[in-house]
Amino acid sequence: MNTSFKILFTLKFCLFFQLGYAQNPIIKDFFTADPAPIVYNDVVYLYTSHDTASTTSKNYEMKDWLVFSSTDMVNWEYQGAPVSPKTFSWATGDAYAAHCTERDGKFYFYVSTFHKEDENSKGGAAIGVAVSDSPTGPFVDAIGKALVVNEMTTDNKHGWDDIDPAVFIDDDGQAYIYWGNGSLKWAKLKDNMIEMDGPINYLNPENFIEGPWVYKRKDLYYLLYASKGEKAEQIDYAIATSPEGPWEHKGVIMESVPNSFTVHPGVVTYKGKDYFFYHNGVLPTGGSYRRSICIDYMYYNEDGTIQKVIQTEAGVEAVD
Ligand code: FUB
Repeated sequence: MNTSFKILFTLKFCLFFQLGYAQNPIIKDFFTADPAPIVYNDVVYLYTSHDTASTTSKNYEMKDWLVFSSTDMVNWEYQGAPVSPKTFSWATGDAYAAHCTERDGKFYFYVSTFHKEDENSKGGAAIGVAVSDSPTGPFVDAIGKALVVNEMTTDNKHGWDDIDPAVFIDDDGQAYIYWGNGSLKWAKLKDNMIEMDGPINYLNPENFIEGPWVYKRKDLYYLLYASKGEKAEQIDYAIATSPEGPWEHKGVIMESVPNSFTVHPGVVTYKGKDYFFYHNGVLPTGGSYRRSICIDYMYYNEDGTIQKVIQTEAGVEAVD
């Protein structure tokens, strides 16, 4: 073997070794952000935003939402782009963070996008709901109008404060929707999942920016969210003994991520392990508007507090 061949062989071997073992980011064929994983019938469905901005763009370009599925947390199968702002006749503009949840065999896909100027709104960010009989669609607008329009929330003056919906269904069947940028809003949902059941409530969790994610583990409720870090967003969390709070702030669980100003949490327990989903900007040509979803393990202490999530290139191992 001559010297240059040996060098080439070694480089190729190193690349193979790296690609073979570096799971993060988990999706390499698209730029994906705002992970929203659910487990249904022993399959993990991962709903994502989809960044399509050019390398020079200084803003988001997000035309649709994507779905991937996995049964081992390592191999992710692309299931299509079943929802876009075009699904909603009232919507225009970008496809910001979304969240899908199942109830009684139907899948409700809550989106943040932007509203046309019409009789229902003067524009700005709005939340809609699409519905399907399958986790991978096809989805149709479940209401025919937005669930939340900018005019319904009055605590913040900026037009994009009604983004990032996250839905949680408690053990007693009561569903809640949480959302917001600049402040956290929440409301009860009726059993039909497409109407609010009561007023909109406002909260200001410590350092809250956006991206709430709510779930229950044992007897505790967890609220994770993107918070103000020194230079970029990080993830804070709070706990409560009720989904209506009061929430006790417990601190930062994940530091800012490389090469992206935003970060966004998603959590599932699958086959006995706890997983933390987030995005960063580390794929080649990536950045704040060309992000990529990663997964790392999550660990709880005996008292229910969450240990700091360590961001790794290796990611997680396949589970049976
Ligand atoms: O992806 C667009 C916006 O960036 C999301 O709605 C926020 O959570 C942030 O990740």
